[in-house]
Amino acid sequence: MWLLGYYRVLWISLNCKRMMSGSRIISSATEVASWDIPSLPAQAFQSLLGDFVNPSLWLQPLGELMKLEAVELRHIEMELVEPFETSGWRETLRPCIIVAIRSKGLTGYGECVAGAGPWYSYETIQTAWHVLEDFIVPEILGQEIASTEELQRRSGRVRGHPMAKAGLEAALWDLLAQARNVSLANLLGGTKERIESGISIGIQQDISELLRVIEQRAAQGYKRIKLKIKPGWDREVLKAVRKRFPQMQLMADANAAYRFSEREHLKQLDEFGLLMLEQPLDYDDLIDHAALQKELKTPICLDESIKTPEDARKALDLGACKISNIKPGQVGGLLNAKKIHDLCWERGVPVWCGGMLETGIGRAANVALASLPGFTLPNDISASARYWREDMIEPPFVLEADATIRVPTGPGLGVHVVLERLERVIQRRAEFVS
Ligand code: OSB
Ligand code: MG
Repeated sequence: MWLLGYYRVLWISLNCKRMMSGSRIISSATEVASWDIPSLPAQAFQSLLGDFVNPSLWLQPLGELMKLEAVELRHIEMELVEPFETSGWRETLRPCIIVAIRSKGLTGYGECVAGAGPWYSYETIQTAWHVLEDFIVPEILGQEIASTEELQRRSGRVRGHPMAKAGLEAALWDLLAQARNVSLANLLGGTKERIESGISIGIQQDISELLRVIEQRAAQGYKRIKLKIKPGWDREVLKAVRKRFPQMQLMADANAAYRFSEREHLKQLDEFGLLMLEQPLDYDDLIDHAALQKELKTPICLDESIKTPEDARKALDLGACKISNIKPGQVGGLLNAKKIHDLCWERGVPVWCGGMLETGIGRAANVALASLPGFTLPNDISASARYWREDMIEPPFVLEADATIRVPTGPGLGVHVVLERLERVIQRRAEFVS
């Protein structure tokens, strides 16, 4: 114990020195997770102090090796409370893979957000299952792992497949946080007690139906509304919505539905005072987005185009966006999500956490991520009831009166995973034991 206390004092003084030498700071948790002193960037004074006064961190055996004794995959399928339609696909049943990792009597849970088809990204439930089962799980099963950095290195030989990697990594984050008896938000370096909640509204049958849906969501307390748009469901729709809700924080997400040649049309959307326009152009494009941003008043936010921290850097270098949507699944996990957050923070670029219609398991991880200080815009993290009749977790996430969601404070995800509910919707299962 004393030794641990000494170790922590050493760590803190090292960081203070770095802070004084003028390095950039944000938060501490990733580094605490890895216990990799020489590579530590300097830490935010606030979060340093946060660690310092947090007795649970003092008492934890830091950097303890966790033997990954077993990994369980469950492909589940949940029915959305209402269908969700974008420019490219429509979902009524939402599949996902729930990953469970066991070590030392603890179980960590993560959600892999690959979809039924390769519409949002090339990954699907089947490709993610294949990559996890045949490549990533064999690489780590039975191994002693101390950090998510180490998991990232070990799965790094697999190119791409960020959603498969992120599902497993999320389970390890939960496990590590539980082992240290801290919340995932705390381990990540989160500083907020509540995160701002927004809602994403799919394409509807007609404008009057859309207005009705928005009315209903606004009455529930949502203050930031994201509308899905596509050619033929954009200008008239936004005009009608703006007329009815002149003060509403509104944004639009095209899910890559437009070509650069349609930029004159996109420029007409400037008149609606949108908070941002999300991913107007191709899913893998940065160049045309940079050119479009020069002509648009509305800030562009990239979603599909950013799959790695390097993509984020290139996007910012090129001026391809002024805002970033960060989805842990899309960028290969919470560690990369945090790296993108840190980069954007350094460059003064606001970020928010996107969603993939997660169950409560993935949502809990997103809520923890969104508690980092740079998440200054409302997130696509809505209450459980917006997605599911019955969520997989207890307690479900609820919208507070100020349009926020509370960040759980219990160990790990800080919510209870209700296994019976998982079992009711299970499609396929595999367990790998070392
Ligand atoms: O583009 O942000 C997107 C859902 C699935 C796939 C892609 C997207 C979305 C959403 C919903 O917009 C966000 C949510 O989970 O509430
Ligand atoms: Mg999007």
